[in-house]
Amino acid sequence: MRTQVAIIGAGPAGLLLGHLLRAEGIDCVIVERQTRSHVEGRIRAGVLETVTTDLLHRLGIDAGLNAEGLVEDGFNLADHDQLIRIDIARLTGGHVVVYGQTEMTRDLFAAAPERGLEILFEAADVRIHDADGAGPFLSFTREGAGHRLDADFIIGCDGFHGPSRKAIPAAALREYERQYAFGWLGILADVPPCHPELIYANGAAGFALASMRSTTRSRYYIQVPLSGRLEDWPEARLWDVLEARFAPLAEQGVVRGPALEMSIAPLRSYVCETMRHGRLFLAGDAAHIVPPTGAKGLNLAASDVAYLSDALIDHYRRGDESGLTGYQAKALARIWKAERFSWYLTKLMHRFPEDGPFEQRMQSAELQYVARSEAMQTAIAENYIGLPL
Ligand code: RFL
Ligand code: PHB
Repeated sequence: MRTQVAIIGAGPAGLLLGHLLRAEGIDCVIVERQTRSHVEGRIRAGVLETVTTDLLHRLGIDAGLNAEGLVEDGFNLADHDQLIRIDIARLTGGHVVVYGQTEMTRDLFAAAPERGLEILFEAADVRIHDADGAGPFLSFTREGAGHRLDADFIIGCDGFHGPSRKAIPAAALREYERQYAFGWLGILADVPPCHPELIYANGAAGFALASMRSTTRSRYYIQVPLSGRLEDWPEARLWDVLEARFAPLAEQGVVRGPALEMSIAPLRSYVCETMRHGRLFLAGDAAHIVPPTGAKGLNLAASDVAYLSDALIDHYRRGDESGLTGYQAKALARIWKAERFSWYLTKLMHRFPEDGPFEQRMQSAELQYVARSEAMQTAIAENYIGLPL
């Protein structure tokens, strides 16, 4: 098999990139390790920046987004029982849209056949060959047979644990990492949200987030130690914590319902600055991870592939290589700012095991400053809606 652009991974980065290239008549094939239903079943991000919704509108894959997306003009931070509203519409003129990664992925899959975007699911043992040579190719096994896919370029959209980054020689990798000693325990349930806008809360028991997917579906998270296990959290125990935390803050009460999904995700900050190695490019979680505080992960994946698709289109249309040469520097400029914001909001809102009463006072003092300072609120709002491309 031969194609122009071989993409590894059918997450948001790979799917968006595939559609952006197909819209310009560029051939590409996506090779995905999992089944379609597995990818569609993953519950992850929920807040889309305009950078991301613009791509969906540009592609015309926006019927679901237009019908079900909730435009959010503000969100809230909470210092113990005090709600601090960040009026993003007034402070920036912008907004974010609540629309799940799950729903977005479903829409991108559904539009693939009619747009000639080929996705090869259940491809095992995907390997990258000759990434820094003139003839790169992928090998993989599928339905019991070995395959070879030759391409002009290979794009690693295979998430943090995929093979792409590992194909870059260690000596060429420039990596930066910060791990956190806690994770987020999430629950999804078909119950109305407790508040019309998101609440990121810092309190005596640590961090909690009240989010949503629609006016009838809620998503909540609480901070748990890394050693925390799902078995420790019968649903009733989690609802007790959420009710105690959000009852004093929310407009409506916390409504309980059976969990559609519960999972624990560790928090990590990570950047691999080496986003290009010869004809191999990395995009999305393959190159960087942010803690979910601030909802930047999916939106960074979207901006990476916006840059990369423009660069590949310039290469094929006009023989212009400047976009490909400049991709890494352009993407990293936005990535590091999102890393900073996610790290800042994580530091501001969580209990760190190494911190004591002094650091808790520092968090409260900063939140009280945010509550009074329009300059601070504007800085937070600007970052929350997403810095421009
Ligand atoms: P993804 O979504 O991880 O997709 C990568 C795809 O590559 C496939 N793959 C392979 N395919 C072929 N061969 C291999 N060897 C492969 N190895 C992996 C995988 O099956 C998968 O389909 O990366 P992408 O496209 O870069 O998108 C990034 C976003 O998914 C990610 O940034 C966000 O979901 C991060 N994230 C969140 N971000 C937010 O903005 N808000 C959130 O609330 C939020 N919650 C989360 C999250 C990430 C989580 N992870 C990674 C565990 C919650 C979780 C649990
Ligand atoms: C979510 O709804 O899953 C969500 C929202 C905001 C975040 C992280 C996750 O910062």
